[in-house]
Amino acid sequence: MDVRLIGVPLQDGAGRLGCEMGPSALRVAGLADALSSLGHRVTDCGNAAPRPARPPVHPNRAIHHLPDIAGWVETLSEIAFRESENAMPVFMGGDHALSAGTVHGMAARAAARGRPLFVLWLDAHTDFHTLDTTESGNLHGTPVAYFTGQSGFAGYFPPVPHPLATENLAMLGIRSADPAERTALNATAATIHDMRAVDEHGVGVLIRAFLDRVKAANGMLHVSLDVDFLDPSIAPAVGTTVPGGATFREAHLVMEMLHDSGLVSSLDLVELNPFLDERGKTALLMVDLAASLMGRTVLDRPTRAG
Ligand code: Z70
Ligand code: MN
Ligand code: MN
Ligand code: MN
Repeated sequence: MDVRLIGVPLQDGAGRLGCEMGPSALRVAGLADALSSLGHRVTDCGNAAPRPARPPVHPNRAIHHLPDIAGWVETLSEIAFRESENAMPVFMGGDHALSAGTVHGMAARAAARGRPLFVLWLDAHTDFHTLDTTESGNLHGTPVAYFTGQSGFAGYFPPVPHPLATENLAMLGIRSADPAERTALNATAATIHDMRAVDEHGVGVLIRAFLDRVKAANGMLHVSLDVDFLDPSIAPAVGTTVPGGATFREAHLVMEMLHDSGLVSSLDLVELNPFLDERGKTALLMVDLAASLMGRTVLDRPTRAG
């Protein structure tokens, strides 16, 4: 497969600095080599840069960096559309606000192919705030509301001609949702598997049911992997650690099943904050997970000294 790596040094959507270094850390951790050793043709396209945008000032004064994020959304949508024509784009974040753009662009790609888009959101958080409901003002808490076409973004972010149907959205690993997000999500058809569901059923059962639906619909699948999907004990390099996350084994199983499905058309690796890492262990784990999603099995995973 042709794989395009796109660096997204975006940190303005998160509440603390450091995600800007995410693309560099993923490169240093060997993402390109890990994927090319599996037989893929990998091109590192370098880092994207946002286009300047000047949306009006929003009445919610809590919001941080609205013009910067709006510029990123527009650029990233174009890049996702372009790089997915004949290849699989892999976005090296950067905070989760970037997915507002990548999913927007993949929705245009799916529409151009006449196929439905599905999104698998692997995260501790639902990121379903609108510009009106966010209290932290950190826009990495808003991408899912945006790309599913919830109201309140018009005039601030680019228009959404192809909103993701919420019945095509599945979230896994959820263990933190603000009240406004919960209320809004409960009114949608999205599939929300919180950690209780993971504990009760196991990730394998949950993911298989979703993949069966994607396959039956001849869908394209975008996967968005937030570092905080993982338990902080194995993935400390994230600004918003939430206890009780996915284990090493659960996360790898998800990736292996995604690979076996052959359905994944694009991937976000987001929220890695290298400033908070311990000797690169989170960056290395994210690379391992990406490699599992791209076909590495336990028989060819290299042994790594602690
Ligand atoms: C909270 C907020 C969030 C990611 C934290 C947290 C949002 N709901 N998203 N980390 N990826 O501030 O809106
Ligand atoms: Mn700031
Ligand atoms: Mn997130
Ligand atoms: Mn999160």
